[in-house]
Amino acid sequence: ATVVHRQDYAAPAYWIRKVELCFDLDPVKTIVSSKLHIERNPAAEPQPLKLHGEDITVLRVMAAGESVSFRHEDKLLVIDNPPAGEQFVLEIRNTCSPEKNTQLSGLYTSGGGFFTQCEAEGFRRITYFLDRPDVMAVYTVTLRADKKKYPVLLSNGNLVEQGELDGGRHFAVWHDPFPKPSYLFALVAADLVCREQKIRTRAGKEHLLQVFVRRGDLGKTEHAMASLVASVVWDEARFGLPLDLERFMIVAVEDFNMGAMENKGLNIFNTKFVLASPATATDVDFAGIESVVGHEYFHNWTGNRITCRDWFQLSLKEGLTVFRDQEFSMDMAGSPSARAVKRIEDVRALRASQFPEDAGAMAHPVRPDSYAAIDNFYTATVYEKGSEVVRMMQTLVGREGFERGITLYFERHDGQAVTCDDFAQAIADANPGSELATRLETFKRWYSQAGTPRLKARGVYDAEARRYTLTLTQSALPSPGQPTKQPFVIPVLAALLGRDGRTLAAERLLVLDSAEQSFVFEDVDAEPVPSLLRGFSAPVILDDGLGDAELLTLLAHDSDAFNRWEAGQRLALARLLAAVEQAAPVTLDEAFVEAMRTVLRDPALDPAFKELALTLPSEGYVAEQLATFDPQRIHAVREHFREQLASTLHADWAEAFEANLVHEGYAPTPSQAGRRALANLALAMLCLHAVRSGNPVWPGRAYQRVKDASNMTDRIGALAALVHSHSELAEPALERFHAIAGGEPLVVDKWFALQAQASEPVGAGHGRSFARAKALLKHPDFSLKNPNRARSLIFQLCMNNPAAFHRADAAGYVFWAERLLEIDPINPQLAARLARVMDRWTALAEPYRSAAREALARVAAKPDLSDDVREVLGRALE
Ligand code: BAL
Ligand code: ZN
Repeated sequence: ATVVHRQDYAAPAYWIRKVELCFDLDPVKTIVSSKLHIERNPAAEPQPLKLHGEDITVLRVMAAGESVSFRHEDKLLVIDNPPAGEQFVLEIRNTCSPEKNTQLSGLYTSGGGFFTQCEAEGFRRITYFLDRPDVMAVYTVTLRADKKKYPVLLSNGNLVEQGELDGGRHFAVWHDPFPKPSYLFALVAADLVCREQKIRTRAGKEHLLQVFVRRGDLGKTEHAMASLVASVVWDEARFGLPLDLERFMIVAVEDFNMGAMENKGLNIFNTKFVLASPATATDVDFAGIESVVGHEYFHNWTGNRITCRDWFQLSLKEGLTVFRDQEFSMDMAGSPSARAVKRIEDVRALRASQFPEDAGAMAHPVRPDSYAAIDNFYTATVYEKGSEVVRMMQTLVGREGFERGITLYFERHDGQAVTCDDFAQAIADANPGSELATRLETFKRWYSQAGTPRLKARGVYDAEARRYTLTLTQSALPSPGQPTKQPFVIPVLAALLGRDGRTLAAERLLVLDSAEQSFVFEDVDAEPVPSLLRGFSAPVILDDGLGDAELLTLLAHDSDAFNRWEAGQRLALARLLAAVEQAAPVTLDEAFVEAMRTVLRDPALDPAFKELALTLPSEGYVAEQLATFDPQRIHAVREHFREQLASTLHADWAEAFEANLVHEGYAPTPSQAGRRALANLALAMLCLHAVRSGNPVWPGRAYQRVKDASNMTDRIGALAALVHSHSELAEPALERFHAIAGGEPLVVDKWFALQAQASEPVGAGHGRSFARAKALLKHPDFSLKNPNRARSLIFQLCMNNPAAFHRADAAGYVFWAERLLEIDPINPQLAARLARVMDRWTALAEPYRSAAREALARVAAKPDLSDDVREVLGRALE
């Protein structure tokens, strides 16, 4: 495959200003007629016109009304002699086969309808085009299809005409007044119904919001619509960005590679992020819908109105839009404590996916330098770390300064395709003299250098001078292609606490922009405990050298909820790491157990916070702390700790369970969700203890809850408690759950996912969870072709169940290799995601490391792999 380099960017030799598209939709053979209004770029050398095209068949090409000769070169259609003159019209007719398109990129069928996905390079699988984001055109689209099978015909923008055709067919014409890159094109033709709502923006204009779903799903669209309304209101209130279209549509589709897609005015969503009812969706699902609906809507400005010049700039829109959706969810959460919970969840997700990425074979900067398959770079680094980079900018210029920066960004670049540099420049220029503007070039290393920086902090207290001097040093490990790193700009929000918990120095912003710097705090009454990196003010790994006593102080008293949680996690992590080092089982010390008990009992703490604080760091996070890790050892240690917390806090868990039962009607609010989360954790601990001690009471209650729960959060929480504790009631409960699911796809996905994640027994019965997951491949409900289903079983096992996956007999790796080779010919994007399971194989202990290498090499030796998979395996084996 060809590797594309960021440095090679050149503006296109031709622009396409206007596109008229006409589709005669047919699953076997769809005919696409396009009329492209092309303009030469006077700044470019005269050269042939090269249009992208993939898996499509050309029927005819006409230029300026006459047929013109063309040739194929790789995946390009080349016109060596386009008409002379500055502008001309090119007419192309081609075919594509939507029902054969199992890649789900381009135009494809799902559940008997037609849907598209064009980002990043799907449009070229529909018709020949300059399929690059800096070519922006105004689209008019005509759809023609059988009326009975496809009563709803949608595309971007506004509906301008519709009517009947001969032979039971009908048509619709859509016009999108905003110039857009081809990746934002979309069409839908299907048998759908919709929920509608009108909304008035501040300017007094009325807009129509619609959520389209399959018949029977309409009752599950209320939350998506409410989230959309909230998104429109929020973007206008927080950033002054109004809805710019008469009509804004969301369409749900069952087969979809991503979560959702921000096509102009016609967002297409994975059903997972649209459909929800209390009976089918968990609190986490409800929150996910709010955040993804927000994310796609916010793209309308950050991504669509201003788009990316080239795909290396992907974080320009993704990092910024994740930042915006995180802020939206925080504002929606409301209370300071609910905001903090959201921040903790976001950081936990960053550490679970982005930190390992930054330390593994696929490590790349937020703005990558090269790619073979751009689809491989829709990563946690581009999205989540990209968001942290934007957040640091906001921290450096302040919230109001940041809003000024966004305003300037739109004044300068609305309607353009720009770069990450343009964004950072606008934020800095709107804030002259700010902490960002004065060191912008250094700050931008966050875009160009990969790897998670390490921040070391050591303080010295001078009692006589009442002065505390904090020295910060930073370092960064090499990453692929980047052996050495230059210092980053690291904003460190810091406060000082007394050992008794009182505040000795209020929060202030320290900005580290060199390898080492010292910061002085005057008038400090006593030797302080530093609370650093509050709210996780930078995506770094902090070593502050604090011991148990100091961490216990922070856990008990820090006014920053994030650091309070972090202190508890670090107490747990230190114990987990120490135990992993030892061969014999470790008994948890009383100080730690008491601290956990205090949190659990504290009436002033939110249940949601308690649930986060009482959940031990994940096995993956523990593994990340170690140069070489043994997944089985980590699992055994963590399970042993969980059992100890289950038994020593037994009475407290029982009390927490009862106290947090929600008796009022279901609402997916942070406050109810927090109570359910804590009750479910308590139930899991109670079942764990009960199964170990042979007491049937709690498993019995959990089983009852699987049967009778009034909502999915409680039902699946109870089921998980039985499955992970290996209760005898797990099997009947699973059967029951499957029966209650009644074939509802998103619920069946949960059923597969839970079994794929089932905790692998330590000792007797080891291997049972792996065997169960493997057997599920043959279940009649299983399919590799539906990405949600494939992810729920295969990805959950390989990515989220380390002890079941990493086996001494390598059976997990054989399973991985077989599935990868099965999926790749169907859907390379999905296969490449699965390939990434092995990102961190070099850090595995033996015998896993050798076995993983062998599996990787065996797959890499296959001749017909997709470019997507080949790129991931190539990097892993480098
Ligand atoms: N642009 C791809 C899907 C998303 O990030 O919204
Ligand atoms: Zn996005």
